Amino acid sequence: MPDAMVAASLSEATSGGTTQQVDVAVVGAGFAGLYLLHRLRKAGFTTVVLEEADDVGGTWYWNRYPGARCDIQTIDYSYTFDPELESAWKWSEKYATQPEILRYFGFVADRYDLRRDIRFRTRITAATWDQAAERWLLTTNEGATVSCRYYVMATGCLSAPKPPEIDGVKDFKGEVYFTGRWPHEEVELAGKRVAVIGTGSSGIQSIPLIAEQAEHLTVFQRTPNFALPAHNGPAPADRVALLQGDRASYREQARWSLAGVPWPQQTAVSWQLSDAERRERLDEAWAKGDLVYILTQLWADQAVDVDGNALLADLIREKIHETVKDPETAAALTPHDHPFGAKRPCLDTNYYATYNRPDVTLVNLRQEPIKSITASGIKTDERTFDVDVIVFATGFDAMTGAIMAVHPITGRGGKSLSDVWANGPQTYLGLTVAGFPNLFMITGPGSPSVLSNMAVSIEQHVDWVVDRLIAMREAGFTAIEATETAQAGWARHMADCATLTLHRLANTWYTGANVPGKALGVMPYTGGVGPYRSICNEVASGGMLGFRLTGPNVAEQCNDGEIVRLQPDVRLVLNMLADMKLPPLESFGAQGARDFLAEFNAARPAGRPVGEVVDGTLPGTDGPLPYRLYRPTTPGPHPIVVYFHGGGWVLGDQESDDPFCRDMCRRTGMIFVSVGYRHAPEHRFPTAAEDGYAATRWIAEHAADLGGKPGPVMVAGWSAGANIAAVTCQLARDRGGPQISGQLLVCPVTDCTFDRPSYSDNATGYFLTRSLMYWFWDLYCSPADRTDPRASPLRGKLEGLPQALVLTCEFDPLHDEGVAYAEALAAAGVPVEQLNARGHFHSSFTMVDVVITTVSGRVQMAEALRRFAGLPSERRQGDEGVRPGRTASPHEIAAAAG
Ligand code: NA7
Repeated sequence: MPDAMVAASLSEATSGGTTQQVDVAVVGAGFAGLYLLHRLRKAGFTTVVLEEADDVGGTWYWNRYPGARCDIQTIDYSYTFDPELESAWKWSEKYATQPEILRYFGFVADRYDLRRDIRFRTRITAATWDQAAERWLLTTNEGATVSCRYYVMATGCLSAPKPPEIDGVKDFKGEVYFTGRWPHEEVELAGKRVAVIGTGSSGIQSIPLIAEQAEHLTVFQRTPNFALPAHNGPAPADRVALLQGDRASYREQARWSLAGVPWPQQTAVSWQLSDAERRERLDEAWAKGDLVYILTQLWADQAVDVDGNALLADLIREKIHETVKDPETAAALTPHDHPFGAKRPCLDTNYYATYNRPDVTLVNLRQEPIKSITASGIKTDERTFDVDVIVFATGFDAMTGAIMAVHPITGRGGKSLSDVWANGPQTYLGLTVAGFPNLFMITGPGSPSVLSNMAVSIEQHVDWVVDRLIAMREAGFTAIEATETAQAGWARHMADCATLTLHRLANTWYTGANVPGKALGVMPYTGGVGPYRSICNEVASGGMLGFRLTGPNVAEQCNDGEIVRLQPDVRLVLNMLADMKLPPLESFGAQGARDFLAEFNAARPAGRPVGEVVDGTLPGTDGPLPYRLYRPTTPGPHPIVVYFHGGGWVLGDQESDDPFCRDMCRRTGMIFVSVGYRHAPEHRFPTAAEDGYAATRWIAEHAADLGGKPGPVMVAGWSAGANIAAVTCQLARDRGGPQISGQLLVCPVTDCTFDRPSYSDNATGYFLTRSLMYWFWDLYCSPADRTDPRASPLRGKLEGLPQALVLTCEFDPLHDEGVAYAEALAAAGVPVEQLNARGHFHSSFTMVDVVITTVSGRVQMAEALRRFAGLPSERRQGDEGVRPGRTASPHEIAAAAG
């Protein structure tokens, strides 16, 4: 609609009141709002920022409680868009105080002359999308309305304080303060009895300072948090040197890192380190006083594995007990209900030591919950505490609160955002919402936001949004809206990412669990800052994938689809492989490919410990075959699984699927014997198949000697190994044994037909390519032999075979022949379960500690093997708490954390 018509329709809509016409209206003059204004202005968009406070600063304007500081080092928690700004401002401390941060925002606002476009003391009371005009109409508390083409919420994630949800607050006759709305004037606490309710970051930062002033401080703690010493002071020389040595590269590394601070990816896993080494690492981290360091740099599995996390959490618990003198108080302060890092850990200055003061009391609300607040103080189930002051450090309605609860937002067709988000926030990229055209959120739910250095995420979001607006203007588009498909895909990807972390195992404000009645689900994007950035870039370079763009004089553009269909860890692996720009594996020749695989495997994380690993040989048909036996830690005898490695009958050996065999041995409590069958092209068909059968027969006959249970064995295999396992079952049935009680076939080769759709859909790009499969077949088997059931078990007789679990991966050329085998087994009356792993590629299941999202599949494999062996189900807690593709229910979160 031309602007003159817009103006006319708007003046009607606002009944003659003043309406400010702008291209973009931004809510909030904090970190995000200021940078937005600067960039939008430079790009030539008329912009107004609407801010409820009377000055800039956002969260740092409101959170003025004693001890308020950032807990990302200030050299990282800064704008980076202008190198001159960086040299013009010098932080005085490693973690700046709130007044200094506020001064910084004032400095930025002055330097870029931002205040003239900020309307302070202005609260928006409603925002409504006018479809005909393709504009948002904003009403405000101070009369003047705003009409804007684009509406951007820069409202922050933690700006809507949560009501205390305790009866009787209004009855209290003393002073009441909220950390998130601390008064501007000095609060006098000297000589007063003070209560602090809440021990999140705000409580933990303020408690030591309040204790110094108050006559007596009583802390009411519902859930203890992990807190680490900040060791504040000057910025650490090594970090400053790193930054100053090459500022541009330092900032760029931060932008592509996982958390927005340039620390390297940790590679050592907890089980590779001795107790002393782990302790040494913790002591080093403790001395550093850096939240991101301790959250990421101790060992690679600390944030993704329950056991790896527990080792770290135990060491931190020891530190708490070392500092707090009274054992009962120390115990109450020690968290046990969540993995370290699943709830936001805090940085503190003297927090734990404060409880050694005689004038500080800790009340454990888990033992004596608050009943009510009375005129004179706080009443628990057991006691009454008379106080003069109550400080509520009870947190925020995080992530959605500031966007949704502050004012009604009405989108296309009269849709209300509160209704659309009633069951939890739905967004595309955390930046946009289907049904709400031209609305953007900076660090909205679904963006890395609070799990990252906010400074880095904010700059990335702002740049992405403003660059899109510029591109739209150039192309003549006036409206942009996310599609439902893209949004649903993002929700799936978010859930997939969440299964990689331990956030799902804690009741926190990340999941909405701190607000009674709020829908539960991990709200921030847990996939990391760098991956998120690359996804956003791909959306733009992919023709604005998942967005509908319209304009008065241009054809509508909608490149619909899901931006990430791969599991997040698969995406990382495939991107890494793509970056290596390897020539096709088959071009190396058989020996070259074997050498490459050996090198590739040497770089993977060490396999997890099992009871015992024994290398041996067994007699094959033409001489000895090597094997590797994995024995569980539990007392034997154990059921035996004969395992065949993958590698297209050409590559690999009895050790090449080592992490997978270890994992399955641990999960099943069974002996795994991985067989080194002979390979093509030196030994062509049917050598591998016959070796597999002979080895299974020998292992079954010598089960007791190997420490296994005599009786039937099971077979398992991956890829060509699964082909051998399937063939072994057919041969065992036809040749009078051995007895096999079940077969586990992971991405099996079952047929020599290459015209099933998965062969072309997944022909390239997923590591195992169609041409690599052709090469494997050519080396293994002449065309005349390929229809032999010993090469293509799908062509054999399937009746009377052992029960099976067939696992297929979505992005695998072999997907369809795996499904075909499962269907054929079922048709032949064989009990069979078939699982398709969404978003996975051919190698997903054997890359155990790299592709972690296969964990629920591996749990199901272990369950199937136990079933085959006639054993009861035995699920491990934690790693299968949430299946990929959905978020946890409150019950699951509580159960898994408990
Ligand atoms: P948090 O981290 O949400 O902490 C709030 C604290 O208040 C937490 O200990 C809560 O216990 C406690 N709380 C909340 N409601 C109650 C009631 N009704 N009774 C007793 N205790 C209660 O907020 P913060 O302001 O400290 O920090 C927010 C973020 O700001 C922080 O993570 C940094 O990113 C900066 P609970 O754990 O819910 O049992």
